Amino acid sequence: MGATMLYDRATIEVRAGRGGDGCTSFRREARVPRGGPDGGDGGRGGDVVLHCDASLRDLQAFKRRAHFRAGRGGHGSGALRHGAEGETLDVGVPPGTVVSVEDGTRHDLVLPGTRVVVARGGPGGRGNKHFAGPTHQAPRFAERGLQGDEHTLELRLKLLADVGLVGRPNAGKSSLLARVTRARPKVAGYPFTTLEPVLGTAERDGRQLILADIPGLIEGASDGAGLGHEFLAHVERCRLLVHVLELDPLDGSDPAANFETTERELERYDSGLASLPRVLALSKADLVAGEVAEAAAQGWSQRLHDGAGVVVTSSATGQGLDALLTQVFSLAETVAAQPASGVYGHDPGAAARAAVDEPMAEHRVFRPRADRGFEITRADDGRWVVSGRGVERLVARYDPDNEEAMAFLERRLIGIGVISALEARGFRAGDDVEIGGVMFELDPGAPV
Ligand SMILES: Nc1nc2c(ncn2[C@@H]2O[C@H](COP(=O)(O)OP(=O)(O)OP(=O)(O)O)[C@@H](O)[C@H]2O)c(=O)[nH]1
Ligand SMILES: [Mg+2]
Repeated sequence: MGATMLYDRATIEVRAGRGGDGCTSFRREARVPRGGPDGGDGGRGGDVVLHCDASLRDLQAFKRRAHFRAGRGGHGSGALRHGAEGETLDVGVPPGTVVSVEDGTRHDLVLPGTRVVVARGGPGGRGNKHFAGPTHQAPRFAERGLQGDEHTLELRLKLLADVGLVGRPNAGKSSLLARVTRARPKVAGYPFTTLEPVLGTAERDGRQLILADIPGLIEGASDGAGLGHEFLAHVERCRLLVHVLELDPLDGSDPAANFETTERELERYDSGLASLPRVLALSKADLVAGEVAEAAAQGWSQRLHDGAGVVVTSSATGQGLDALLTQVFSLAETVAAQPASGVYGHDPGAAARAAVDEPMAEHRVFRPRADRGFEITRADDGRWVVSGRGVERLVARYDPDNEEAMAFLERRLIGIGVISALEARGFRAGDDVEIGGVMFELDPGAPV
């Protein structure tokens, strides 16, 4: 793998398909001049689905294409023929994509194969057959299909690296990545050389680990100082960290204080990060005397008595890099062998399971509140305006130019209490009422 520029953010618009219209039709039979209603239902509009696709690496494709529309449902037709369902639009995203919907809903697409419906197709309209009853044997109207959901989605890619390289700016993280993988991150003698995470793959005995080099962390990184904050999210899912620490900082700062700063930022960002197992890579050993480096390594080993490995390294001479990889690979193995219990705040399975369970829960929470209930306001010209997703969608189902449909709709509005609520507010027969952009002259007293 070469140096990877990562497109780690994208905004897309998704629109599910509109439902097909129901049909108004009557049976034709040789001997019967006018048969019963036989208009079929419209098909449901197609959903927009995101799925986690292991062959994708970044969000680059979304720079070129940001609008996604699923197919519309077919219209119903005579002889009770139902319209076809709209085609589902399947959009692939790379593993590690976090999707935020504007209403606050979040989906985590971690495991390849995970699917999430992000916009539901509109329901199809019912054909006139449904409106036939003892008193209404020949209904000359059908329902229209409704619009599908439309959403703006923020996509963010959190890297799925196994090992995160963390440390202060200039510590030598990118140099290390360049030495142990084929990635070619930019290396330079000033802080914040790395502006975006870079991934590289380290190989050993046929096994591979993905290392992520992230921008340096400074004091306050977890609150957004410097660049680190943005990128701490990327190492959240690593199995282990390599803390890169300059043995003898070129800027004259104190290694022990530097160590504390980085560790504190990890802790403050998320305690799960702080408890990841790690290796301490003391860097730039070629700049200090051998005994000094050894003494420092011993000092750190004693301090980190929890068994964190300490390795003296130099990306200039290659010293210690092999030992570092040995430690990293063996540590990665012990972490992988742990049951996926979330001990390290890292259980991708849990995220995937949550993503799968979420759609159900979300509809229980959001839909009823949004659909029930309506609000009545009075415009300056005396017109009554009734608003609310449920009533607006009800009105959208019927053709305002069809008197029978309007009479049916009026009965439905009475049934759900819109008319009595209007009357309680002072509405009188003959007043104009507007719902979802349609004007009505309601006359609740008149026989329907
Ligand atoms: N002598 C010596 N210099 C090194 C070594 N490793 C890195 N450097 C130098 O230290 C400076 C910073 O190295 P980088 O690898 O860019 O450091 P970084 O941690 O990625 O820095 P940021 O991306 O800014 O966070 C560069 O000038 C490197 O050439 C080393 O082992 N020996
Ligand atoms: Mg760097």
